[in-house]
Amino acid sequence: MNAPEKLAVTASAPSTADALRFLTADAVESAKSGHPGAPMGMAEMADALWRGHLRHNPLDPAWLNRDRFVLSNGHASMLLYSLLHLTGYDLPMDQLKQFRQLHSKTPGHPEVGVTPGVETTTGPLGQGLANAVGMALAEKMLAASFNRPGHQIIDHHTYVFVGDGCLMEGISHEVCSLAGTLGLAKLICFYDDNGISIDGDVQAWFADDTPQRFAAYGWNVIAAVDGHDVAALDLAISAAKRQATAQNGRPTLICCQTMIGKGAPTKAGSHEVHGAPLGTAEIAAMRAQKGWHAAPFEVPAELAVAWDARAAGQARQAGWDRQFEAYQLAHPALAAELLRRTAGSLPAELTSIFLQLITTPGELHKKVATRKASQLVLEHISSALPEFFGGSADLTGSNLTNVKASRWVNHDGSGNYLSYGVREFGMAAMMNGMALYGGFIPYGGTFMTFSDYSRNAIRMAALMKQRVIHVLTHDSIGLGEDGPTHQPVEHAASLRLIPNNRVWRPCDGVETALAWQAAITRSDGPTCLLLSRQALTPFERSAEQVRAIARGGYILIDAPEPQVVLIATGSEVEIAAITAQQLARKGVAVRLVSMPCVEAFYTQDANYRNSVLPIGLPRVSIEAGVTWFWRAIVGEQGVAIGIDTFGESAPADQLYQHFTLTPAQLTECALGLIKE
Ligand SMILES: Cc1ncc(C[n+]2csc(CCOP(=O)(O)OP(=O)(O)O)c2C)c(N)n1
Repeated sequence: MNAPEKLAVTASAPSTADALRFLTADAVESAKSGHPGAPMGMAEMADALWRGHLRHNPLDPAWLNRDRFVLSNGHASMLLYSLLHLTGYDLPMDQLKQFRQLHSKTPGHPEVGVTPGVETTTGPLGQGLANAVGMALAEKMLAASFNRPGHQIIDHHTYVFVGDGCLMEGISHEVCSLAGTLGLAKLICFYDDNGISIDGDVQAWFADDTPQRFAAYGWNVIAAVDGHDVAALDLAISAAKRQATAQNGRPTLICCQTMIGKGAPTKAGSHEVHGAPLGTAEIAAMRAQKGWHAAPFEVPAELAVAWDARAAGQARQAGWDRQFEAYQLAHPALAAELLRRTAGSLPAELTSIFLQLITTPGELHKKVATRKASQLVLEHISSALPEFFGGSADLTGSNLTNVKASRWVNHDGSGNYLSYGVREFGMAAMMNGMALYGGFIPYGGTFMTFSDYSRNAIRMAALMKQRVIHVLTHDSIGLGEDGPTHQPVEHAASLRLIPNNRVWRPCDGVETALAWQAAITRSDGPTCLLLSRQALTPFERSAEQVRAIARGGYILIDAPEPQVVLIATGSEVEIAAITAQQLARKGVAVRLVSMPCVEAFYTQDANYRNSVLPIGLPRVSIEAGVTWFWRAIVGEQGVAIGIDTFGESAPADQLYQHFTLTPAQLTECALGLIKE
């Protein structure tokens, strides 16, 4: 927001930073789309960091102790691709020529898992910054758990580039406030303060005093650095790094005053350069002005050499490998555990721990709320899962996400539980950062209705295939008197719409345990656990039925030659079970299918699905939420019972009557279908 005076555009010899500029300009031009402005404006920032400070090894992007680099302003993707290519990652020039094309390794915005060296998927502004805060927290905590005197095995920085957009987004407040409070001293954030966003000069909509804002969060702020002066940037980074060893070290914000599109002779400094190709004439003029004689997508040999970081990276990692060998000798068990955790593999005994929980009589098998059942599960399994990292957005006592062994995260990096404060979105995006970092399985709680606040981060976890677990309690009108603001109605359906997200809505303690097991053993995406506030009646099950829960939907109550199938989830399974019993007494043969996870059910083969939901048998579904989602499952002939309005404020029992989520209603619908 602190727009600098327009910097003079002067002719100069091509610099290493110019290599980033020309690769960006050429790639955007060739794609006929993209964002040249930010990469060109941040070229010196990237040069100072990547050539001067970043400890990485392009030949091993997965090196455990690498510095993490996050480009939160993901639209500047060509900056990152240029850096990865030039420093020697497996990203050949051909890929830069394929910028933004189908199946290339250079998609429009950086995507983790697609491009070697990309640490997180960015594009939704502000979230990369939140991921970086999560990564810096993960580094601090992993170091505290595994480092030993003389063995600093985990010891690196997390760097993040942000623009005005990231800092305007509310999530930046959530996570930067928390980063300051937690004293994440190895987090170094570069603010690309170019004074421009898409609509133009940001002074009209973003006039905050950013240095003061971050100082108020408890950050170390280095203000007014010339973002085109590599030497000044280098000094600032060195000063920021000293925080890591300072007493009460703080995260650092380096405010870099830059010009968007710097280098473009007529367009630099204008919002026109934000998101459109420069045009051939402008690029030609830039080539002439810079004395850049290389053809498009060619880098002068001396600049290519200056960028190549492979040998240095290999040597750096080899040094660390020797350190790690010494650590392995001195602390073999710790070293093995560190490798297990960061590989994401689970303790071998976890399966038997779950089995024991499910088969041993206890409170889990009594009438308890599923949020309480969830806590019982956590209590039982947490000690076997040191990678478990819990938390809640200020609702611990309601979400029941804590256990007796939960310890608040401390300034020294110890602990296993974070009160994120009232920051649902920040929590979800930080958890993504922790999962991406590795060594942790983060889970965090809030009321289900506030999952809307977290939603884009849940979507990003699904897109990035990250194991993050959302504990969403108070999952329906069953929460009662807090009323419609707090009663989720469309949320279950809406969360199920996110591809690669798994939504479990268990009906009792045993289903809750198996939902947790599914969430933990799932290594390629997030899970939302929808849990009740109110106590739910437990069900008797055969061993076969217990095994079938993991399939997402199974027959809970059956009759020979059923005439109708009732399908229910969570708290409504009990209503359906009462209905089934009443109908049975009237001589009507009813099947009840409990479907705690619709997505898991629909990954089963057709034989299994048809055996549970036979084709042609009338279906009635009941869930305390919107009905349209279920209409696809019950079909044209079926009936979906639910709530298609907002809830009401009243005791839960009255609300179930008011919204006719009752055995009487279910009976009427079922009999109606049988008669047809
Ligand atoms: C959450 C979100 N909202 C909107 C956008 C669309 N968008 C992409 S870049 C941008 C402007 C960002 O401004 P700034 O960070 O200053 O980038 P610069 O103009 O310097 O490239 C917007 C609104 C987005 N990517 N993410």
